[in-house]
Amino acid sequence: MDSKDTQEFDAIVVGAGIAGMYFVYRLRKLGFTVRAFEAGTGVGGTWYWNRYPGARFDSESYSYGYSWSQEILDEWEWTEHFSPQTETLRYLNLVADKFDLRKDIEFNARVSSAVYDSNDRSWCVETESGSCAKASFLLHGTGCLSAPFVPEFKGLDSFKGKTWHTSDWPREPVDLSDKRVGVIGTGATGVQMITEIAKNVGDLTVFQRTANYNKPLRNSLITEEEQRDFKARQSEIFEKCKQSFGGFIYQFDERSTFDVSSEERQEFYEELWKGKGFAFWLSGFNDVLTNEAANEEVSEFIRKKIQERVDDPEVAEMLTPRDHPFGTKRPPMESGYYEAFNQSNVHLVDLKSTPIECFTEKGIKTSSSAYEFDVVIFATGFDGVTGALNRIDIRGEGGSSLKDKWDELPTAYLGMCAVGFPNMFITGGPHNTSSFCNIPRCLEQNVEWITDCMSWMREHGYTRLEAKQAAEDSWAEHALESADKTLLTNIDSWFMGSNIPGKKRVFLNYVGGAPYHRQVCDEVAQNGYDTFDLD
Ligand code: NA7
Repeated sequence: MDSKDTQEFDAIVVGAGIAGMYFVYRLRKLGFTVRAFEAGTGVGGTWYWNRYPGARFDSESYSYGYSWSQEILDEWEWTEHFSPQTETLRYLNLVADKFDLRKDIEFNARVSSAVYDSNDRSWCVETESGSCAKASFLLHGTGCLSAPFVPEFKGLDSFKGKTWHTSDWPREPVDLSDKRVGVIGTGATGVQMITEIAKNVGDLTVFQRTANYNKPLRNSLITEEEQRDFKARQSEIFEKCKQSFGGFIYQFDERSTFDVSSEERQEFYEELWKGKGFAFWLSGFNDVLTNEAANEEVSEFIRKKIQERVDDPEVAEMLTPRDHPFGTKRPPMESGYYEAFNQSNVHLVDLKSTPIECFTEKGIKTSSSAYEFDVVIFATGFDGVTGALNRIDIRGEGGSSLKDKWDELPTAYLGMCAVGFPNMFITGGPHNTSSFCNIPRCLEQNVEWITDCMSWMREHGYTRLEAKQAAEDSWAEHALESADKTLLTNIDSWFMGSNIPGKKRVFLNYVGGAPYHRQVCDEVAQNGYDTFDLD
């Protein structure tokens, strides 16, 4: 695109990941002109950026792909129950090829600003590379975990070794077999990566601030028989996801913990523990995330499982979570994580008792020791939900800034529309179910609802839509009330925004359940979008 020209489209999409790609496909099908801007050099979003060793999703593969193309469903075969990043990226590239999506996507184009012009009811979008475009609608497919976070450690610049964040893993091959490596962070990403790099590393030191309840993933290759079964039951599987709280193949058990005897409960936990993926978290007793005593029993069950696997009792204790209830932070899935700490070249540093004081030229200094490294990897997570959009200068009606609005209270009606920002839709925004979901399942719902709304506006001759303040307020109230009924708001995590220094501490996700969110969205559409101001 000529950087001096401002091209005009019906819609501009920010990001070409799972949501952005589907936006392009669907808008085109509905007869809208569209341009997507993508910061990377290829499609895939999360799966384009997160190339660290061990990266894979924790959703069952056959529940993860797009549901809207029978052709792709017939053609594509996942090889593992939980697909690695390389396979998922291959899958997304196949989708892009099949539907020729790239012709409407500009790559290497990180959006820097988006300004609403109330005179001609359009959004003007600029990229860091100098591109400029205008459209009636601005659609964000920026992902809820795409703004990497690296803490501002004192002295970081003085470190002479290499550093990188997990989402910025070098493209050239990395050989750590003779390197002294430090890893900071033991969330879902750190757990996957540490397990993998421990297999071939010179010496590895893991800096852990909070021990997690890591559950065995129990991944395996998909057999031919399983493949046939998944294909035969594909629509049934998607329907099951649709009915479930978080878009997974799991439903919480109908029983509450103390409805059953202690013996039966232990048997139930053992059975769930043998299950794959999130089975233990999302098909347990229905009060595990709301009742402290119920949760403590499950937490204790996991603590014992952890301790059985670590040889050194002191290390085992350090790896045992005791400061938060199970499931209130997103539980990482692991495949040999604990055994890595039985290796003589893998060490664990507890940052709660010996915090990092600073980086030095040679490595890291904690309150008790100095460590020397060739490489330090930050598995320190993301500025979740609001981070990606807050890094773009988004100006709505009257020049108001989205970041300023969200600094006060990060919210969006139905998780998709922010008052003051007409004709702008967000996927994975605050209080949107997709940030607490088997992501493609909820993103599909978001994209379909948004593009249906745009079609409806076109049909009815409307050129401006903005959520009513009362609607946004009551959705925020409902989202925060749903969260307050759980144990999730008592602890610090990216769900609460409290992993980022200075960020407002408030629940960002939506835990009212994907089916309820969808039901409300559908009702709003059926009622002619009467919770919006339309013109
Ligand atoms: P997470 O889950 O936010 O984990 C980040 C990790 O980094 C976690 O262990 C943090 O400890 C640690 N961290 C963050 N800041 C610091 C500082 N300043 N010092 C030491 N340690 C720190 O991010 P992930 O990338 O692992 O996972 C994000 C999501 O991706 C996950 O939920 C899945 O949905 C996929 P803390 O626990 O805060 O004490």
